[in-house]
Amino acid sequence: MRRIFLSFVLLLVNLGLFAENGHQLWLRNVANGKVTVVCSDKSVTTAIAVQELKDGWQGRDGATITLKIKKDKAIKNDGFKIGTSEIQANTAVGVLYGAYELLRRQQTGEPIEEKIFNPSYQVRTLNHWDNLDGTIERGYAGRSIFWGEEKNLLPPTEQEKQLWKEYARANASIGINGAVLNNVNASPDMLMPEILQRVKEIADVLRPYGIKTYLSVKFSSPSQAGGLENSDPLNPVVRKWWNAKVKEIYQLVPDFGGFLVKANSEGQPGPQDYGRNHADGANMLADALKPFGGIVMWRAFVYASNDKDRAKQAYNEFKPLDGRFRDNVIVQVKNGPIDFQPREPFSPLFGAMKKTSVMPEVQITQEYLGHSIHLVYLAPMWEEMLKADTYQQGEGSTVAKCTDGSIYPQTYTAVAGVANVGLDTNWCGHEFAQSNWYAFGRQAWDHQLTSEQIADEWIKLTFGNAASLQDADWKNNFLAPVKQMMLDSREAAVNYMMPLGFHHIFAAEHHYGPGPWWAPEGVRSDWTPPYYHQASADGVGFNRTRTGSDAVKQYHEPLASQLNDPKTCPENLLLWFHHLPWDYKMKSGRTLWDEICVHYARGLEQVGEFQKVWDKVEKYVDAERFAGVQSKLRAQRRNAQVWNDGCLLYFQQFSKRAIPYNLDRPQHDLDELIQNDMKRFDE
Ligand code: BDP
Repeated sequence: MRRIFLSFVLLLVNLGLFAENGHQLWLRNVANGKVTVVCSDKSVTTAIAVQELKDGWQGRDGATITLKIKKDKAIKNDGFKIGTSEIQANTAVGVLYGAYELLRRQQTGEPIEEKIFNPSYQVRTLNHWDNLDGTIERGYAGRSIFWGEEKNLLPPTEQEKQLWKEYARANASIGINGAVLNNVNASPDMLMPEILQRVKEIADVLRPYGIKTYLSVKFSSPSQAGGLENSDPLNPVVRKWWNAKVKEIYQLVPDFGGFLVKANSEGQPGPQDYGRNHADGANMLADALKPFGGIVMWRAFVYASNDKDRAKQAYNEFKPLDGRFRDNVIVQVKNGPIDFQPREPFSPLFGAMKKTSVMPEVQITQEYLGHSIHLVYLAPMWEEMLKADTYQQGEGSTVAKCTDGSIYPQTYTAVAGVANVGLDTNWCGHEFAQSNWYAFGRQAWDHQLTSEQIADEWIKLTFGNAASLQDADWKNNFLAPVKQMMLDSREAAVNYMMPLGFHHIFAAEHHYGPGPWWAPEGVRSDWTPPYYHQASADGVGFNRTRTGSDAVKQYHEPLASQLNDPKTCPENLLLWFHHLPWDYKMKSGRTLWDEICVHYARGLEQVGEFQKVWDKVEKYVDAERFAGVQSKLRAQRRNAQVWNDGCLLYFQQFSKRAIPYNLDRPQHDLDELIQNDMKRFDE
């Protein structure tokens, strides 16, 4: 009966007759057979694994599977081994991951043979930029699932706990094992006993799914929340305060993960306020956490207003401190040297810190990639970073290898993604933004997975069912074109936003639309786009070569020399490293100006193509998700037009050249765009 009912529901869903709101993410598998699960371990975590297997089993009907916690040297950390009738792991959470992997393979049609799966990084965290008042910095999917002014002091409701459980399950299903619950721009109130009580409640819900809880802390908490005279990391009274605070936290959350710290960055307090350095600050917290097994993730996202090239600053400040950090400190480095732009070179700190643990940080929330309006699949961007060669220890020293412990000894290895989760019913605002949460988890688990593999899995899990896998029509006319659209979407965004190495030419504050003109008097120059594009009558681009800021020097040879020469610098990073005349000859034979125009036009055209792809797949998608994506693509197309028009008309004032005759003309006036640049232009 149950199976008939479920098939009926599936039929309705497929016919678009049943409301589908996206809340189920990629976890839609419904058992189509019976399985007997044998498990001698009685932990809550393995109990979840048993239930998941029963509820989602799509293997042979009547099969038996054994879950075993048994040490095996070849299985690392919370890795696992899958066999045809067995899942083995060192830990209960390893067993749970094995169950999710097996179910995923059943559902996506991947082969199931005896194989060990080990994680690339030990710590795989989401960083929530959630504030205690329930707002989310750079959040585009509603308010915080954890916090809200009035809620914070009350015991969590059953509904809240249910949501946290669903959140934990989604994370566990892709191997994420840590959550930093609050904004890096942290409030000192975070450490108040009442708030810590809620942290405990959240941690209790996340724990069975193998997720450790972490907190962002404000460096000045001892003075601001503790009433001390200062927060100097070398002051014994301050150290004592942190030691006591850490103890208090561990009494509530015995498996607490540790702290994330943004210090001396964008106005946040830090050790430098007391003439100390980043290592002094990080080590103080590391010492407090050490007895409990906690870690410090200390961010390298720093820049002062007086330096001539912001791209060089993190390296300049951190490289001299290499080897000065405790072994439970991990320096958390954004993928690029500036700030989560649509395309950046990798941060030169990767591989350069040889005696310090370093972890990559990426941004899942699309602050600089169209918020929850644009369809932009980010896995290709992260793959580009992870597989980039730093040459630090010879060829093949990729960012992935420089951070996963295989080249440098690291006590801890980790990776972080700034979360895109909020209270929106579908969690992420855009159906396809879910794929970025999914992709982050999958790459954090296995940094060698390709964007293509991950997109393939995600589409099957999110839009497919057992029948789809057997259906050639579904594969050819839904899976293939939608996957291609996802794979192209990041480059499309680069094209219509900032091609050829342009960066940070966003409208101020909201960072959604273009604002290459934005430079009001009195604003620090490295917050204004003209600082980054340097457009003038003689050309465009930031000279970071040896004749300019010499940022290239922070890269290892032969990369430094390659980047230094416009002829060998990859064209997709050209204006990041070079200031070139408008008539500079590109590889295509076009002038730089024409090439810029062609890229913007191409981006626009690509979004138009995505609209067509999506229109054609209507019959394969439920009505609600179909319409949601369709209308967002329309907004994306209109916004891409704004980008095209704003950037071309603005730069044309300097290039004094015509837009190539075969390209479409801008539809907006520059004045109109400038006057409205604080609006998001997404209606
Ligand atoms: C920038 C964001 C800002 C964050 C900052 C950070 O605009 O909201 O606080 O990054 O990462 O991109 O600390």
